[in-house]
Amino acid sequence: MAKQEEVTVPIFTSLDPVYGEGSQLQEANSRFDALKSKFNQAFGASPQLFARSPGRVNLIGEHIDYEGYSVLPMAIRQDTIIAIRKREGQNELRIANEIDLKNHKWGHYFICAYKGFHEYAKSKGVNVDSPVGLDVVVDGIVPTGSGLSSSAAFVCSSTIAIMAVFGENFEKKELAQLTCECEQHIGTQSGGMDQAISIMAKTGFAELIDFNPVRATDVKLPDGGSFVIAHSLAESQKAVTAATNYNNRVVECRLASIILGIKLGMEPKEAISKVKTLSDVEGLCVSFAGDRGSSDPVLAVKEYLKEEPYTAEEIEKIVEEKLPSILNNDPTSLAVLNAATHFKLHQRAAHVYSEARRVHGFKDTVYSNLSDEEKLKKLGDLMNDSHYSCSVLYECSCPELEELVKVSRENGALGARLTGAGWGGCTVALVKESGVSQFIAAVKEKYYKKRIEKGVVKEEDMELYLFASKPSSGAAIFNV
Ligand code: NG1
Ligand code: MG
Repeated sequence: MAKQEEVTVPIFTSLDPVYGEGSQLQEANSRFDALKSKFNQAFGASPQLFARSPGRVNLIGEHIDYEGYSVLPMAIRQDTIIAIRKREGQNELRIANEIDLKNHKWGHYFICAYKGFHEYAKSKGVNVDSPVGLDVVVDGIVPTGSGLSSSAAFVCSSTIAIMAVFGENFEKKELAQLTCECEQHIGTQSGGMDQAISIMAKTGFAELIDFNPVRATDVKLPDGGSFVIAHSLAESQKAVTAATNYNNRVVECRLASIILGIKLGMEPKEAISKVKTLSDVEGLCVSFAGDRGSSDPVLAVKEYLKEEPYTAEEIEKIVEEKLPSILNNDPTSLAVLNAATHFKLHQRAAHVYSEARRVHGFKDTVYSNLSDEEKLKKLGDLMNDSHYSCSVLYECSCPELEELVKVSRENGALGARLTGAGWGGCTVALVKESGVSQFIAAVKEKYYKKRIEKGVVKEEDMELYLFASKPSSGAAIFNV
């Protein structure tokens, strides 16, 4: 009989269902112990419960979640753990880590999580309005600024800790939606991949994540392959560069989709009000291409979006409206408009549509009749194509990521690509399991050695920056 799907976040009374056995469990035991004693020291009491949520590595499907397309990440073992207790009749939030609640980004993220939970709980008729105080201690081991979603690990574990301490347990899909909205309060117009995988992941599986509504489908990766994550050591400062990088691309995709909508027969006003993402116009692209015997929206992009960058004036002429008003005068979009001189609509749309196809190619390969060896080779090729598209069409790579991808491929990776938002952070390489230690040694020698010598990274920290990763499990609550 098929295993009953877990609908809500599992509650465990011991650590081993999540951390397995051996060294991982040992490490988890000492982290939980340390967290407990820190909590006791700070608040003179024990935590009521713990919540954990992991970081993730995206295997394929980059910068398409916010365009409504499916992505294919897996959770990594590195996670954030929160110890929490509720104090009735008070209303102060105390976080015992050295976090300045007003200025530090983590403090801000926790407050966003609280707000997100509170609003959602209220909308479901839960009584959350009597004053409560919360005591909290955090322990996170997902490297920050690395494209491994330390932020989602933090937001999700916080939200779940708060929910659990209020005695609630919402469905995972509701939590994925709610935590995605929490992170958007921070000022990136992000999609929901990171939160969805952090909450919904299962040990041993990558997940195909669909959006609207959020849904996860298990993807069992072929035997004999292993994913190696490597940090380029270039930090992506997404909060600082949002207007020129991440949010810029979101705006470019929006403008591209509206123009496509118009070129494919919509009235400008209709396109502005109805078309939010490139996936919204895919149907129109398909019927256009249908006459020519193909259903590839990339063809519509070729036909209708010029390769030269657009100026704001050119777009306004097609759309018959001013850009700020098209974008509803939303402050983060206005910041993008202020910083941009031109818009590469053709390239961004071509990336999104082709990347969306590669995600399905990846999943189809996994489920094909090919041998494991042939599957791995094909998955590697798809990862390489994805990187090329990110680098050339989406321009979200950087010199360090390019070097690291090249070193990876020259030293035996079947495929290698940047992962996460890019502009720094990590790469992910698909490597034959039997060659993992050799691969790691070679990358260390060719990429990291000179950086260790220059003092960019410490030799003893290397295992934080270069490691093989297995698909690990999603969010959990612990009563231990
Ligand atoms: P990272 O790499 O964690 O900043 C971001 C977005 C994702 C997705 C990827 C690109 C956030 C919280 N996450 O991830 O939703 O769009 O970039 O594929 O902004
Ligand atoms: Mg993030």
